[in-house]
Amino acid sequence: MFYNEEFETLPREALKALQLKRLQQVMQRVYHTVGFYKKSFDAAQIKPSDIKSMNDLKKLPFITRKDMSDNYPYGMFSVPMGSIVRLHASSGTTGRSAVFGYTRHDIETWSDLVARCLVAAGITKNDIIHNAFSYGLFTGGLGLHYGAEKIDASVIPISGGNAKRQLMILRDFGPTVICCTPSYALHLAQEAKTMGMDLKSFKLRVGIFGAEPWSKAMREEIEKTFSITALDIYGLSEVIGPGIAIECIEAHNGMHIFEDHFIVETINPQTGEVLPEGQEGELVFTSLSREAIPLIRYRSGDISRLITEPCRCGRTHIKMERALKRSDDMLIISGVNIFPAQIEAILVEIEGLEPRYQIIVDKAGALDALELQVEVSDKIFSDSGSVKELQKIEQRIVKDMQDYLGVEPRVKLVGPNTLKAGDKVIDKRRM
Ligand code: DLL
Repeated sequence: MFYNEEFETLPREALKALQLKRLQQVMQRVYHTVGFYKKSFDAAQIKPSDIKSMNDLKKLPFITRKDMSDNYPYGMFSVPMGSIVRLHASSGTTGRSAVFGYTRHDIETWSDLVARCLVAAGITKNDIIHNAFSYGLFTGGLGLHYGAEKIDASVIPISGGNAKRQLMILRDFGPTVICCTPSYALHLAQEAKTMGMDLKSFKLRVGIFGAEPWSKAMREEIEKTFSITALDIYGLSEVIGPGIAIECIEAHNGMHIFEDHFIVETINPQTGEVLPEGQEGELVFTSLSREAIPLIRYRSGDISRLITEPCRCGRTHIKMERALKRSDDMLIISGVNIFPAQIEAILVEIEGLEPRYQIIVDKAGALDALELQVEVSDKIFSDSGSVKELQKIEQRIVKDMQDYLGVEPRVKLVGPNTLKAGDKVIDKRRM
């Protein structure tokens, strides 16, 4: 089943020709509308008219997350605010967050792309979709929602949290599809067990899971517990959100990247050299149809491998393997992307803290748990009667982490020179 058969099955040569045409158009547009691109193309001595073949793409400089935050909030926009109808954002303190704008046309494109994903997952207007991706600045909730409406499916905008309520709705409303992070699905399974509910007796038949890495073993566990087919969906907010790639239900192996809208390259993360298709490396995306913030050669930080073999579903678009590793130190905690530097930025603002800390990530049941061990100054730590002071600092850290980053850590304050120098991050989760 296809949502847009013509484009999803375009012969590869025609697909490449379409990509080149769209790339040339987008190059012209960004060069003349976004100061950042003018500066970076001029510095690389490239004019939009120099792009004559897809081979010329590698002459263009990469865009990194740092470029996004250097241009916070609106420096990367290529249209005036009057044309923007939606803003999403990543978490972080001022200047460490990034803002993603959408024009009306971008929302249409995005909804169409998510609709493609849903149809590729075998979903139709007769399905009821339980959408437990968070609604809000995160692109998962609204992204999936608009796609579901586009195919006229019935969507339950439950968002994240409240596992017991989720289970009651899953039982009573009879949804046939569930969308959420894979770890949240396993959390629901654990809750169901304690509540004595049998998930297999529910009407669910397909699950769409993403926004964080998940292993084959996790997939098997989810499929067995829920008695569903579990499909991987991939995307990143900078490029558009969910809707960049999904596994088709026919092959259930590797995610098709919708190449009429995105160019994907794999690079060596150390040298930036473009690798042959099929070799593991960092994925770099170029958006071809985005109006508000077209990104040219955006380094995703995700390590994967492209699968070039034709797929039995009939889609001609290249596939990517599951993304399990990162080329940088970004942590994904319960679907929320966090950099250690963002945590440090919060800690340095709090008086009485030494700059030494350790971030420990582990599993608490199916969910992710974050612990922060932070050194406090000698004065506060040794002062008698400072227990209150310590509690105050602890509460402030928890609150700021929740407010700015959307995660709630367990905080352990320790005396000066207690933490060993070395790894600032210990990730105990097994993938
Ligand atoms: O996570 C968009 C999304 C929402 C994708 C719902 C799928 C479903 P961001 O918050 O910008 O956007 O996070 C993007 O999450 O660079 C990957 O590191 C990671 N990620 C997303 N999907 C997958 C996946 C959304 N299927 C970052 N497997 C990306 C592994 C994933 N990692």
